[in-house]
Amino acid sequence: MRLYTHTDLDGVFCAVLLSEIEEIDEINFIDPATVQSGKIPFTKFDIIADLPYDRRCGMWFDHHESSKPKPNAKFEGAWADKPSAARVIYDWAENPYLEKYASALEEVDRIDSGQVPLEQARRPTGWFLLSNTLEMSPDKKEDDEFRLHVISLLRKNQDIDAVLSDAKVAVRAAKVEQELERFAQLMRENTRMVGRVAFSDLRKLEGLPRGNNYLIYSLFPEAIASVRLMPEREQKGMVKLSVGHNIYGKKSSFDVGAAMRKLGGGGHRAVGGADVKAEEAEKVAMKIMQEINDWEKEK
Ligand SMILES: [Mn+2]
Repeated sequence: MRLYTHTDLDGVFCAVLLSEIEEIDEINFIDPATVQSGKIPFTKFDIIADLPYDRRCGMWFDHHESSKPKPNAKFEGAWADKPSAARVIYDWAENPYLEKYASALEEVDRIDSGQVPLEQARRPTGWFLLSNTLEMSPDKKEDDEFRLHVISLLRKNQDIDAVLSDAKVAVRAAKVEQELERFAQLMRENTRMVGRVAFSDLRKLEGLPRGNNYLIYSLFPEAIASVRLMPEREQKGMVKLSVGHNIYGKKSSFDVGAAMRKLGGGGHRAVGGADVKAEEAEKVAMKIMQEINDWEKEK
């Protein structure tokens, strides 16, 4: 069978588990949009994991709410409301060969469902550090080779310290730390508080080194939420707006997903985003921050 899986830690871990229980002779790493484009000629010899469904495939495993199948939908594999797609596979397989992955899987669950401790956001270690090494080269082929390397390491050894001390992993891990340092500096320089919301206006930046969405709350712990305007990208004239609750602070009940859908975007209650016209970006950002501040005041 050929496997199509996501590029992140959950996708990689799906590949680890499936390699134990199925005959996998090729692994491809893709993102959800590539599945949805319909351009991949899936066949019944293909397994799709941690990605949207394509009816041509032979087997499918996922956990994303957005691809939840109809109650009577017929397909091989499993969809379940679980913290990771790897967990869906593990529970579906009920295979004693997978038991050695039980504690690693708990880490994958935490990371894929966004439960990253604040100190990890600033100084990643262990599994979160590994997850950060998986998507960092401008050359996708290089990332793909690295992901295959990590899969073979994890199949041999589930001890994260051993995996991180592998030479290839260690090089990337050091780079993650460097880039995060620069990312933190840029976020600090380009963020100001608007009421109780941390507003990062990154439109003028050439680009952004790799970082994570949690780090802002270690820099601005008083923020109840964050709003970010990303550097202008390929899509000319549009700017990406991202909004999130400070998951480490006081729980906010403001529905980010609903607000983003009004702008043509999407998301969940706690986090979401939309592409907005560049000339309106600041106005839209200000309006959403006003809404969040007002919402919290009224309660
Ligand atoms: Mn996932």
